Amino acid sequence: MLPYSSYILIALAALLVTCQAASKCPGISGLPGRDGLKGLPDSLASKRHDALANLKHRLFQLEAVLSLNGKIRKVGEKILASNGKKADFASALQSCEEVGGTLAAPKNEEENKAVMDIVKEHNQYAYLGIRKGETSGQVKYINGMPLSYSNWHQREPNGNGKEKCVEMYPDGTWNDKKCNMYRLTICEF
Ligand code: MAN
Ligand code: CA
Repeated sequence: MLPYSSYILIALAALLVTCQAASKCPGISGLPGRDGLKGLPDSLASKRHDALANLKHRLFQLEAVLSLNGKIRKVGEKILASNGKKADFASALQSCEEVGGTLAAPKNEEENKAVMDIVKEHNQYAYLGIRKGETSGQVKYINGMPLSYSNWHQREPNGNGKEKCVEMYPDGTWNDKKCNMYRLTICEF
C-alpha cells in the first residue's frame, strides 16, 4: 500500500497531464510551484521547460540544415521557399496555400531583397502575393489589405486594368502583369 498522499499526487499528476494535453488547465491553488499563477508543481514545470528547450534546439537544427541546402531563406519572422515551379497566378497561390503558406509579398526592403535572391537563383520572374482589386483596381495583398510597401520598376504599374497581377524582375523591381503567365512560385510562411 502506498501512503494516502501518494494517491493524491498521482491523481494530481494525471489531471495535469490530461488538462495540459487539452490546454484546459485550471489554476490549482495551494500549489504555486515556480510556475506561480498556473500552479504547476516544480517537477512538471521543469519537465515542460526541458521539453520546450529540446523543441527549440531541434527546430534550430532543422532550419540550419534547410538553410544550408538552400531550401529556405529566413527574413525577419518570415520563411521563404520556392518549389522551383512556374505556374499561373492562381495555381502558384494555390500551391502555397495548400501547404499553409501564401505567395510571397515583400513588406520592406529586406524582404524584397530576400525574394529577389530566389528570383535570381532560379533566373525566373516570380509572381508576388499582390493583385489589383476586381473593380477598384486598387493594389492589395492577398488578404485584401492595401499595399504598404512597393518597389515598382520605372514607369510601372502601367497595365491600365489589363494587368491585375504583379511579377518581380531579377533586379527586385516590380511590374504589373497579366495573371495567366508562367512565373516562378515563391511562398512565404
Ligand atoms: C510588357 C509587359 C508589361 C510591361 C512592359 C514594360 O509589355 O510586361 O507589363 O509594363 O512590357 O515595357
Ligand atoms: Ca506592366
